[in-house]
Amino acid sequence: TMPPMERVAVVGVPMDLGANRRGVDMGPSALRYARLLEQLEDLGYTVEDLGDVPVSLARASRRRGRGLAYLEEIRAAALVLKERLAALPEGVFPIVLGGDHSLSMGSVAGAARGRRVGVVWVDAHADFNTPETSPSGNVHGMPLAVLSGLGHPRLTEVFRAVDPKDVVLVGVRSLDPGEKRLLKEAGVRVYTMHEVDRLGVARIAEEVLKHLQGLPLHVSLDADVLDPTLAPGVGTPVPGGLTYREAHLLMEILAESGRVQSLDLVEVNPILDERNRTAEMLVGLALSLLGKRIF
Ligand code: B3U
Ligand code: MN
Ligand code: MN
Repeated sequence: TMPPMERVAVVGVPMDLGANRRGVDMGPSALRYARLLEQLEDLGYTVEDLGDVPVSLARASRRRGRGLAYLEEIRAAALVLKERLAALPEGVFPIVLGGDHSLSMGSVAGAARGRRVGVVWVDAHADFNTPETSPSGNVHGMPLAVLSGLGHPRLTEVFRAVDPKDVVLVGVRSLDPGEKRLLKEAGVRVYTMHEVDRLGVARIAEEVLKHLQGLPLHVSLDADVLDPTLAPGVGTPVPGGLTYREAHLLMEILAESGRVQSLDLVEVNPILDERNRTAEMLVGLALSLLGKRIF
């Protein structure tokens, strides 16, 4: 089954302000170079490239200060993204190309358009830190908390968009102590790699769909959820990630629900990559999520 949409809009966010390492700002180019748009057209979609959202070049010109790095610059870029997605006609499926994961504050809030949505956050990390719990001060470790209403008021005032009980994490294997506590308090459902090993991805995907029953779904796919041997082009690799087969099966089962309506592909770092294979992995997964099948 295909998602209930035939039109796809691609938007890039060439931003690395939220990340610890430079280079994810080149992710949108790498994902386009991996032929995302052409392959979506081959699948039968009408695809429009909306180009890139403007991102401040602050990082090139000055060192980050103490505390929350580049808060205002990130807020500004994510806000433009939010407005662009919210302005899309109903029935257009947005794919947002990152860029570091802080952009997802804007993509989820924009795709939701003020309505209730379920979020499937597929990531080695939970990105559920607040300025108080973050060990790094990097905003890409905070977007899911902000979307759930926790974090810096400059961010929550414009990006709060989901009930944390409508959020599911898959593939987690690196959590900070404070963030772990926040996840439990907020009631986020967390499938770590322990559950992936015990239950398998098929069972997890079915449970996710049941938990988020009836809701339109946003999938936020962080390249670092994949095992670093498959996806070396990421800023914070964590051993023991999803295999090629697990990741595709997850996308295929979510696609079969027909309820996925928006997608982020984030944290691809071409500088750290090998021959663009991390971008190619994410493009392949996007195609599976949009209905590509072997037979
Ligand atoms: N949890 C850590 C590390 C991290 C989060 N997201 C990424 N890395 N990519 C932090 O900095 O908040
Ligand atoms: Mn992330
Ligand atoms: Mn991550």
